[in-house]
Amino acid sequence: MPDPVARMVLPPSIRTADFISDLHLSRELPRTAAALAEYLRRTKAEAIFILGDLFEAWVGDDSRTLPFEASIVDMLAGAAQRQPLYIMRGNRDFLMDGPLFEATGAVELPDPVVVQALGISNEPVLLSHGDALCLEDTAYQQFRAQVRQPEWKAAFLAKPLAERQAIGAQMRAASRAHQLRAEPVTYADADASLAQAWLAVAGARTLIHGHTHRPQSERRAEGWQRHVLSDWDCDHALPARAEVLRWANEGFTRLPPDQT
Ligand SMILES: [Mn+2]
Repeated sequence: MPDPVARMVLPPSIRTADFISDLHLSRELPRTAAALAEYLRRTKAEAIFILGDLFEAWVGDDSRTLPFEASIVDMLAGAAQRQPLYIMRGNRDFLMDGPLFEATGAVELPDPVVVQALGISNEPVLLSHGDALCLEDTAYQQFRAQVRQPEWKAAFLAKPLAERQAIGAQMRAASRAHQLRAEPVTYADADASLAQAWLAVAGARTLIHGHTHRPQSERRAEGWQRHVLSDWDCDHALPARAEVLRWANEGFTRLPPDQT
Protein backbone atom coordinates (compact mmCIF):
# COMPACT_ATOMS: atom_id res chain seq x y z
CA MET A 1 0.00 0.00 0.00
CA PRO A 2 1.16 3.56 -0.59
CA ASP A 3 2.74 5.23 2.45
CA PRO A 4 1.35 7.72 3.31
CA VAL A 5 -2.07 6.33 2.52
CA ALA A 6 -4.72 8.54 0.84
CA ARG A 7 -6.94 10.44 3.28
CA MET A 8 -10.41 11.90 3.07
CA VAL A 9 -12.36 14.02 5.55
CA LEU A 10 -16.17 14.08 5.59
CA PRO A 11 -17.70 17.36 6.83
CA PRO A 12 -19.59 17.54 10.18
CA SER A 13 -22.91 17.69 8.30
CA ILE A 14 -22.51 13.97 7.49
CA ARG A 15 -23.76 12.06 10.53
CA THR A 16 -24.66 8.74 8.87
CA ALA A 17 -22.61 6.87 6.27
CA ASP A 18 -23.45 3.54 4.60
CA PHE A 19 -21.02 0.96 3.22
CA ILE A 20 -21.91 -1.71 0.65
CA SER A 21 -19.87 -3.82 -1.76
CA ASP A 22 -19.86 -6.88 -3.98
CA LEU A 23 -23.21 -6.39 -5.68
CA HIS A 24 -21.75 -8.07 -8.78
CA LEU A 25 -24.42 -6.44 -10.94
CA SER A 26 -25.09 -7.96 -14.32
CA ARG A 27 -28.09 -8.10 -16.59
CA GLU A 28 -28.57 -11.72 -15.46
CA LEU A 29 -29.35 -10.47 -11.91
CA PRO A 30 -32.25 -8.01 -12.36
CA ARG A 31 -33.58 -8.38 -8.80
CA THR A 32 -30.20 -7.47 -7.30
CA ALA A 33 -30.10 -4.34 -9.46
CA ALA A 34 -33.69 -3.53 -8.42
CA ALA A 35 -32.77 -4.02 -4.73
CA LEU A 36 -29.89 -1.57 -5.14
CA ALA A 37 -32.17 0.97 -6.85
CA GLU A 38 -34.71 0.66 -4.03
CA TYR A 39 -31.98 0.99 -1.36
CA LEU A 40 -30.45 4.07 -3.05
CA ARG A 41 -33.90 5.74 -3.16
CA ARG A 42 -34.71 4.89 0.44
CA THR A 43 -31.55 5.27 2.52
CA LYS A 44 -31.33 8.12 5.01
CA ALA A 45 -27.53 7.96 4.90
CA GLU A 46 -25.84 11.25 4.14
CA ALA A 47 -22.96 9.53 2.33
CA ILE A 48 -22.83 6.18 0.52
CA PHE A 49 -19.66 4.17 -0.04
CA ILE A 50 -19.53 1.30 -2.57
CA LEU A 51 -16.31 -0.60 -1.86
CA GLY A 52 -15.74 -2.47 -5.09
CA ASP A 53 -17.30 -5.13 -7.31
CA LEU A 54 -20.37 -3.05 -7.95
CA PHE A 55 -20.32 -4.76 -11.36
CA GLU A 56 -19.75 -8.45 -12.04
CA ALA A 57 -17.48 -7.28 -14.86
CA TRP A 58 -16.40 -3.96 -16.28
CA VAL A 59 -14.39 -4.24 -19.48
CA GLY A 60 -14.00 -0.54 -20.17
CA ASP A 61 -15.97 2.70 -19.83
CA ASP A 62 -17.29 2.45 -23.40
CA SER A 63 -19.64 -0.26 -22.05
CA ARG A 64 -21.47 2.43 -20.04
CA THR A 65 -23.86 3.04 -22.94
CA LEU A 66 -24.99 -0.61 -23.28
CA PRO A 67 -28.62 -0.96 -22.12
CA PHE A 68 -28.07 -2.63 -18.73
CA GLU A 69 -24.95 -0.64 -17.87
CA ALA A 70 -26.67 2.62 -18.90
CA SER A 71 -29.57 1.84 -16.54
CA ILE A 72 -27.10 1.44 -13.66
CA VAL A 73 -25.31 4.66 -14.61
CA ASP A 74 -28.68 6.48 -14.44
CA MET A 75 -29.42 4.90 -11.06
CA LEU A 76 -26.03 5.98 -9.66
CA ALA A 77 -26.36 9.49 -11.12
CA GLY A 78 -29.73 9.87 -9.38
CA ALA A 79 -28.23 8.73 -6.08
CA ALA A 80 -25.20 11.01 -6.44
CA GLN A 81 -27.57 13.98 -6.75
CA ARG A 82 -29.23 13.12 -3.43
CA GLN A 83 -26.11 12.51 -1.35
CA PRO A 84 -22.37 12.10 -1.97
CA LEU A 85 -21.66 8.72 -3.53
CA TYR A 86 -18.15 7.27 -3.30
CA ILE A 87 -17.10 4.31 -5.44
CA MET A 88 -13.96 2.18 -5.07
CA ARG A 89 -12.82 -0.24 -7.73
CA GLY A 90 -12.93 -3.98 -7.00
CA ASN A 91 -11.16 -6.84 -8.74
CA ARG A 92 -14.13 -7.26 -11.14
CA ASP A 93 -14.52 -3.60 -12.04
CA PHE A 94 -10.99 -2.23 -11.67
CA LEU A 95 -11.24 -0.79 -15.20
CA MET A 96 -13.85 1.76 -14.12
CA ASP A 97 -12.36 5.10 -15.11
CA GLY A 98 -12.91 8.82 -15.60
CA PRO A 99 -15.78 8.71 -18.12
CA LEU A 100 -17.86 6.45 -15.85
CA PHE A 101 -17.23 8.61 -12.77
CA GLU A 102 -18.12 11.71 -14.79
CA ALA A 103 -21.32 10.13 -16.10
CA THR A 104 -22.47 9.12 -12.60
CA GLY A 105 -21.24 12.06 -10.53
CA ALA A 106 -19.76 9.53 -8.10
CA VAL A 107 -16.44 10.30 -6.43
CA GLU A 108 -13.61 7.88 -7.16
CA LEU A 109 -12.05 6.33 -4.06
CA PRO A 110 -8.47 5.05 -4.05
CA ASP A 111 -7.86 1.62 -2.49
CA PRO A 112 -7.03 1.82 0.37
CA VAL A 113 -8.19 5.13 1.79
CA VAL A 114 -8.51 6.50 5.32
CA VAL A 115 -11.78 8.28 6.03
CA GLN A 116 -12.38 10.61 8.93
CA ALA A 117 -15.99 11.64 9.47
CA LEU A 118 -16.06 14.76 11.66
CA GLY A 119 -19.81 14.40 12.29
CA ILE A 120 -19.61 10.73 13.33
CA SER A 121 -16.46 9.80 15.22
CA ASN A 122 -12.97 10.88 16.22
CA GLU A 123 -11.74 7.48 15.05
CA PRO A 124 -10.81 7.25 11.36
CA VAL A 125 -11.62 4.11 9.38
CA LEU A 126 -9.52 2.38 6.72
CA LEU A 127 -11.45 1.28 3.62
CA SER A 128 -10.35 -1.29 1.05
CA HIS A 129 -12.00 -3.65 -1.41
CA GLY A 130 -9.97 -6.39 0.27
CA ASP A 131 -8.50 -8.41 -2.60
CA ALA A 132 -5.01 -6.96 -2.09
CA LEU A 133 -5.10 -8.34 1.47
CA CYS A 134 -5.79 -11.93 0.40
CA LEU A 135 -2.12 -12.94 0.21
CA GLU A 136 -2.75 -16.70 0.42
CA ASP A 137 -4.22 -16.66 -3.07
CA THR A 138 -0.83 -16.32 -4.72
CA ALA A 139 -2.12 -17.10 -8.22
CA TYR A 140 -4.62 -14.27 -7.93
CA GLN A 141 -1.99 -11.85 -6.59
CA GLN A 142 0.19 -12.54 -9.65
CA PHE A 143 -2.78 -11.99 -11.93
CA ARG A 144 -3.65 -8.77 -10.06
CA ALA A 145 -0.12 -7.39 -10.41
CA GLN A 146 -0.22 -8.12 -14.14
CA VAL A 147 -3.60 -6.61 -15.00
CA ARG A 148 -3.05 -3.46 -12.95
CA GLN A 149 -0.03 -2.48 -15.05
CA PRO A 150 -0.74 0.51 -17.33
CA GLU A 151 0.65 -1.40 -20.34
CA TRP A 152 -1.69 -4.37 -19.78
CA LYS A 153 -4.68 -2.07 -19.34
CA ALA A 154 -3.84 -0.06 -22.48
CA ALA A 155 -3.40 -3.22 -24.58
CA PHE A 156 -6.68 -4.68 -23.26
CA LEU A 157 -8.68 -1.48 -23.75
CA ALA A 158 -7.36 -1.20 -27.33
CA LYS A 159 -9.30 -4.39 -28.24
CA PRO A 160 -12.86 -4.11 -29.59
CA LEU A 161 -15.60 -4.10 -26.92
CA ALA A 162 -17.05 -7.46 -28.05
CA GLU A 163 -13.62 -9.11 -27.73
CA ARG A 164 -13.11 -7.63 -24.24
CA GLN A 165 -16.53 -8.93 -23.20
CA ALA A 166 -15.60 -12.41 -24.43
CA ILE A 167 -12.26 -12.33 -22.55
CA GLY A 168 -14.05 -11.14 -19.41
CA ALA A 169 -16.54 -14.02 -19.65
CA GLN A 170 -13.68 -16.54 -20.03
CA MET A 171 -11.89 -15.09 -16.99
CA ARG A 172 -15.03 -15.35 -14.88
CA ALA A 173 -15.56 -18.96 -15.91
CA ALA A 174 -11.95 -19.75 -14.94
CA SER A 175 -12.40 -17.95 -11.61
CA ARG A 176 -15.59 -19.93 -10.84
CA ALA A 177 -13.77 -23.20 -11.58
CA HIS A 178 -10.96 -22.12 -9.23
CA GLN A 179 -13.41 -21.30 -6.43
CA LEU A 180 -15.17 -24.64 -6.81
CA ARG A 181 -11.89 -26.50 -6.43
CA ALA A 182 -10.81 -24.56 -3.33
CA GLU A 183 -12.21 -25.81 -0.02
CA PRO A 184 -14.43 -23.15 1.57
CA VAL A 185 -12.27 -23.09 4.71
CA THR A 186 -9.06 -22.50 2.79
CA TYR A 187 -10.50 -20.00 0.32
CA ALA A 188 -8.30 -16.98 0.94
CA ASP A 189 -9.27 -14.47 3.63
CA ALA A 190 -7.66 -11.11 4.36
CA ASP A 191 -4.23 -11.61 5.89
CA ALA A 192 -4.44 -10.41 9.51
CA SER A 193 -0.77 -9.35 9.78
CA LEU A 194 -0.97 -7.32 6.58
CA ALA A 195 -4.28 -5.74 7.67
CA GLN A 196 -2.69 -4.76 10.97
CA ALA A 197 0.35 -3.29 9.18
CA TRP A 198 -1.95 -1.25 6.89
CA LEU A 199 -3.86 0.06 9.91
CA ALA A 200 -0.59 1.09 11.59
CA VAL A 201 0.44 3.11 8.50
CA ALA A 202 -3.08 4.59 8.32
CA GLY A 203 -3.20 5.50 12.01
CA ALA A 204 -6.57 3.74 12.23
CA ARG A 205 -7.99 0.91 14.33
CA THR A 206 -10.97 -0.01 12.16
CA LEU A 207 -10.84 -1.72 8.76
CA ILE A 208 -13.86 -2.09 6.47
CA HIS A 209 -13.57 -4.35 3.44
CA GLY A 210 -15.57 -6.63 1.16
CA HIS A 211 -14.45 -9.12 -1.49
CA THR A 212 -14.40 -12.32 0.60
CA HIS A 213 -18.21 -12.69 0.74
CA ARG A 214 -17.85 -13.69 4.39
CA PRO A 215 -19.65 -10.93 6.30
CA GLN A 216 -18.63 -10.56 9.90
CA SER A 217 -17.54 -8.00 12.46
CA GLU A 218 -14.50 -9.02 14.41
CA ARG A 219 -12.64 -7.47 17.35
CA ARG A 220 -9.02 -8.53 17.40
CA ALA A 221 -6.99 -9.09 20.57
CA GLU A 222 -4.30 -6.82 19.05
CA GLY A 223 -6.65 -3.85 19.52
CA TRP A 224 -8.22 -3.40 16.09
CA GLN A 225 -11.49 -4.38 14.51
CA ARG A 226 -12.74 -5.16 11.05
CA HIS A 227 -16.12 -5.17 9.39
CA VAL A 228 -16.40 -7.47 6.39
CA LEU A 229 -19.24 -6.48 4.07
CA SER A 230 -21.77 -8.91 2.63
CA ASP A 231 -22.12 -9.58 -1.06
CA TRP A 232 -25.60 -9.08 -2.56
CA ASP A 233 -27.63 -11.72 -4.39
CA CYS A 234 -31.36 -11.15 -4.63
CA ASP A 235 -31.79 -13.41 -7.67
CA HIS A 236 -30.45 -16.87 -6.78
CA ALA A 237 -29.85 -16.81 -3.01
CA LEU A 238 -32.65 -18.02 -0.74
CA PRO A 239 -33.34 -15.98 1.28
CA ALA A 240 -32.18 -13.01 -0.79
CA ARG A 241 -28.84 -11.72 0.48
CA ALA A 242 -28.20 -8.00 0.83
CA GLU A 243 -26.82 -6.01 3.72
CA VAL A 244 -25.73 -2.46 4.51
CA LEU A 245 -23.10 -1.52 7.11
CA ARG A 246 -24.13 1.77 8.69
CA TRP A 247 -21.69 4.07 10.52
CA ALA A 248 -23.22 6.61 12.86
CA ASN A 249 -22.62 8.19 16.25
CA GLU A 250 -23.57 5.00 18.11
CA GLY A 251 -21.14 2.89 16.10
CA PHE A 252 -21.60 0.30 13.34
CA THR A 253 -24.86 -1.50 12.56
CA ARG A 254 -25.69 -4.12 9.94
CA LEU A 255 -29.05 -3.41 8.32
CA PRO A 256 -31.23 -5.00 5.68
CA PRO A 257 -31.42 -2.53 2.77
CA ASP A 258 -35.16 -1.96 3.31
CA GLN A 259 -34.52 -0.72 6.88
CA THR A 260 -32.06 1.98 6.01
MN1 LIG B 1 -13.94 -8.83 -5.15
